[in-house]
Amino acid sequence: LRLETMLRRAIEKNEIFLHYQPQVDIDSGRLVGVEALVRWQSPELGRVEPTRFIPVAEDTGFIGQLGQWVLAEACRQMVCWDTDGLRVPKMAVNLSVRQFDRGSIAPTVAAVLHGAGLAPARLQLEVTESVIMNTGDALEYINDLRAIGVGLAIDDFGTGYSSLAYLKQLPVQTLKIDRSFIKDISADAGADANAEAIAVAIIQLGKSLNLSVIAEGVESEEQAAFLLRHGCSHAQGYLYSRPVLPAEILARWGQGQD
Ligand code: G
Ligand code: G
Ligand code: MN
Ligand code: NA
Repeated sequence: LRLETMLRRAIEKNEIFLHYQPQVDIDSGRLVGVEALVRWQSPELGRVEPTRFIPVAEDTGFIGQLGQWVLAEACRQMVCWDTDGLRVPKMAVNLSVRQFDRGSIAPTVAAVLHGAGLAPARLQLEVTESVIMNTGDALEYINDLRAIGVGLAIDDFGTGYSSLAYLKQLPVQTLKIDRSFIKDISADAGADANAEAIAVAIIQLGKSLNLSVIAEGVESEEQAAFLLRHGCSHAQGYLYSRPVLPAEILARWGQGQD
């Protein structure tokens, strides 16, 4: 069977599920949000990486359905945690550039939020710079999303080629510093001065544009301290947690925990 065929059946066969990676306030350790990351555990193929199946979904047009499933599941999970006494402030969900090919997705997003009973402000959609620059009506569709009250973040920021002029007119609230700029920040002499300079520049840019900034791929205390020192207070990465199942989020951050 082709990967595409298997992927299309994977949702109904319950082989697709979500992991969640915590986003934390560096200083206090407080949970400020989670990012939903899709997973596929196939009985025939074993674990299939999203870097393998997302492109297939994008090329075959299945990304619309997959994206909608991810969104609905992530929103459902937020309400579940609420019920369990864990209020996760914000759920971040990745959108593919291909989800902007077939018109505005705002009505779908609004319907999913309504169905789940989740306030729009608690959802943050992550788009890459390619979404902003590559599609004809993307700006309009992004404005539609903002109009229904969801938050917007630019993912992998610094790796694309969006112009700063464009950034200014976008209704985004958050920049996510790509982890390629974080990974070379270190205390030793081998530290990459360029990566550090870029990270600092993105933090400054965020401040000037009144955007919140979160660093991705934070793996060491040195990196966290560097970010805090330069004015970036939120981070995501293995230092805090790998992407994990919902129960693990509840166990670590729920009531009775710290
Ligand atoms: O955990 P990581 O291996 O999860 O993710 C690999 C890549 O797949 C990342 O670029 C991530 O943004 C992307 N990805 C993970 N989940 C989703 C999703 O639900 N939708 C889209 N479009 N991309 C996702
Ligand atoms: O492209 P996006 O930023 O949405 O995808 C996040 C990807 O980064 C996922 O594959 C996730 O598993 C991975 N990731 C998250 N934290 C870390 C980290 O600290 N180090 C590394 N190497 N990868 C990470
Ligand atoms: Mn992301
Ligand atoms: Na990223």
